[in-house]
Amino acid sequence: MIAQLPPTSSVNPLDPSEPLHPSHPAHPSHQLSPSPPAHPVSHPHDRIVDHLKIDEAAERAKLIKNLRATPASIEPKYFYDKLGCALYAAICQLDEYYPTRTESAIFQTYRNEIAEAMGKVDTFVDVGAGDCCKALSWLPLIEPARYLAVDIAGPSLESALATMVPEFPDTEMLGLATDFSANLDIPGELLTGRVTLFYPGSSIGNFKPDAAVLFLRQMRRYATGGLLIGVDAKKDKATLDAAYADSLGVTAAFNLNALRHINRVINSDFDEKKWRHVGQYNAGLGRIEMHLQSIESQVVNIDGIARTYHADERIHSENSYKYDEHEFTAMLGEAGFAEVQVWTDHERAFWVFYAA
Ligand code: AVI
Repeated sequence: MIAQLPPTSSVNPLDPSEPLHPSHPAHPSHQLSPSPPAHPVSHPHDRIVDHLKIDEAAERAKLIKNLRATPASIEPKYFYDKLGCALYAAICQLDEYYPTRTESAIFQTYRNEIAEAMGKVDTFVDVGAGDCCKALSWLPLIEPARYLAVDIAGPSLESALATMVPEFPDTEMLGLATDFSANLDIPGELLTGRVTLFYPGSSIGNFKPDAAVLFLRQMRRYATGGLLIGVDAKKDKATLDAAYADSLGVTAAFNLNALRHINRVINSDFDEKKWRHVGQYNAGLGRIEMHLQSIESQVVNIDGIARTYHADERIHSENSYKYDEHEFTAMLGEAGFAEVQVWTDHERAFWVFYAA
């Protein structure tokens, strides 16, 4: 079933609720030491279960290896230091970056219908919750017994949940700090009754298709209710290119800022002034590719070893896959979701799927 926004519906006001930390953020300040197994919590100070097990040395070694390789690459998680999170929030407000406001408009228009499709929700799991804003508009309608916000950034979860607790006295508010991009591992004690997962923002597009199916399968394991997920649609190259190379240069700053972040994570001396942002749609692969392109031939010290980047050489920093409705429906099927409903806007620019 496809529902579309009526052609008359104008684009909704910009949604300030994009999570600060999408699927791959990892600021060093969020990298906490391994913790003991999770346990159910009731005391407000124990609201966050810490499941972060980040091997910082291994992460650094991987980053160095990828930067020295040809072709060079970085993982998108290096976008999301404090400034990168702010830049991402700014991207979500750009005229050219349509996904956030389009998803928000679909949610607003079809909220009751989507809630009806979801049925009873005992635990609402917000995957990549960030500041939890996107879930806020769902909670009064679905009234779950428990809201579980999952994100790598424990401190953001803590402050977001603390604000939400008085607003939703009948919902137990819990947070799980974990790097779910590697593996979604939710302790059973944190889930009660019928479980519905929420993964908005088209963050699934930042996984390669095979990895996306694996991640959907991981979510399927927990979704005794279903999965509500936002997915960006394939569309004309001009619209996509503009969304990832905006005229104000915010996306360029977001991409280049990763180099500054990397300099703090490892011993390197990238100079962002010697790089330029590239963000363009590769129609053959159905994905936006972001790269950092060397403006001139240059030598960069990467952990004590000189790496020459020749003029125009690129560091691949992100993929953002776009899917047709049937492609993503097939992926949901592969992941074990048998029943799929979809809502879209009148331009079919973005999909909201509910899969069970
Ligand atoms: C987080 N993610 C869904 C964004 C996207 O559109 O792929 C990240 C982004 N990169 C550049 N602009 C936005």
